[in-house]
Amino acid sequence: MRIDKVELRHTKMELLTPFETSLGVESYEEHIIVRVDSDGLTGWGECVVEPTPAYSPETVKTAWHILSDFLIPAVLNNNISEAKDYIGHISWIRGHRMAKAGLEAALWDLSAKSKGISLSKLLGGVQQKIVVGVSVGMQDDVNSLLKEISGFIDDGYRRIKLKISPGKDLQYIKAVRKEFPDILFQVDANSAYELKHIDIFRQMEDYNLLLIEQPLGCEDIYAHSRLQRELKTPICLDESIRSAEDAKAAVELGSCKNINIKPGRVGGYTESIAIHDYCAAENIPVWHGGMDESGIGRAGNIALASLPDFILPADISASRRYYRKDIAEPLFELNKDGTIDVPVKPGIGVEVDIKQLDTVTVFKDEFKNPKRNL
Ligand code: OSB
Ligand code: MG
Repeated sequence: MRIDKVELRHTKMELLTPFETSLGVESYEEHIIVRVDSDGLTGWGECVVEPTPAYSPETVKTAWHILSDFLIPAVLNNNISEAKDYIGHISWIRGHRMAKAGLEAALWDLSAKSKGISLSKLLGGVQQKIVVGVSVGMQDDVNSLLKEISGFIDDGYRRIKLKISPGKDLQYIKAVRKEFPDILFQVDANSAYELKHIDIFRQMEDYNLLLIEQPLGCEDIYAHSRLQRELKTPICLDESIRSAEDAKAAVELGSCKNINIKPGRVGGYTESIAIHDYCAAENIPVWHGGMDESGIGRAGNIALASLPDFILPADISASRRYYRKDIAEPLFELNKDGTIDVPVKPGIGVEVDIKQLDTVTVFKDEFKNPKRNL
């Protein structure tokens, strides 16, 4: 597979409703859409960086730099016959996992298309539909939160994840559990707490939470092991797990009982599969997280989430939960049983709406293979 051309687009898409977490409020998602062309086929990937280094140390600008100066040249100057070959050429580059994952995703899509099979199949997926949930931002008061959640339950979601931070936790958790006694319910702190808040977590044990996601430091594994020892409710790590090595450290130290896998955070599908396989062998259920992707990234997430150890409901909601108009078709719809179908067409299985992509593109650039006559 000789890559003829790589195109990067900085996109900006308005969220249907602002999304508030302990890290701040977001009204727009700015990501980088990666397009690779080879012998008449096109692969697409989404690099899930954000404009600010709040969730991850990477930003749109750092990813653009690493992609254009290091990752894309590695792809244009080498023969990449499988998406897997890419890793060998870029493993010398430290960090910058979201940048790496965005280009890797486009190469996997291309690989699957060149074989005429779905990305799910190429990655080793076995599930035809995946159980999903919805991630709900913090609201100004309990009543607005209950109203918002009740709308999602009416839509068919069977699992609710609520963002929390100190001062916006127990009161909200208690109200949600009272109103919806049977719903699968979990919380995500995005690292807003410290071990000194342990009493708050002890009180959370009364509300039958499926899990508590990333309560402590964003790079911490040790303090989480101390907290998990004191709690029955499973801790799930998101930010702290950047690689299969991190997953092993966390599992062996007892820092968590399950793991949120996001390909962007860990450097791509190859590393995600390594974490998945390790967790499957250790009986640690994993679930697929989300970064408010467009239909391009969402399609890739769904393909990955079809692997067998993705047991807990995913942060992969229907397209219309996020954007008024998406950049890929068909839209992902929620089935009545709270699932989303895994695409079966070749590659990511959705078509990119180039006109709409142009509308949301802030800036684009392309990189041609000097050895190919285009
Ligand atoms: O912590 O899981 C998170 C979105 C952006 C950054 C971090 C997170 C999230 C979400 C949204 O929770 C999940 C989704 O895409 O639905
Ligand atoms: Mg999270």
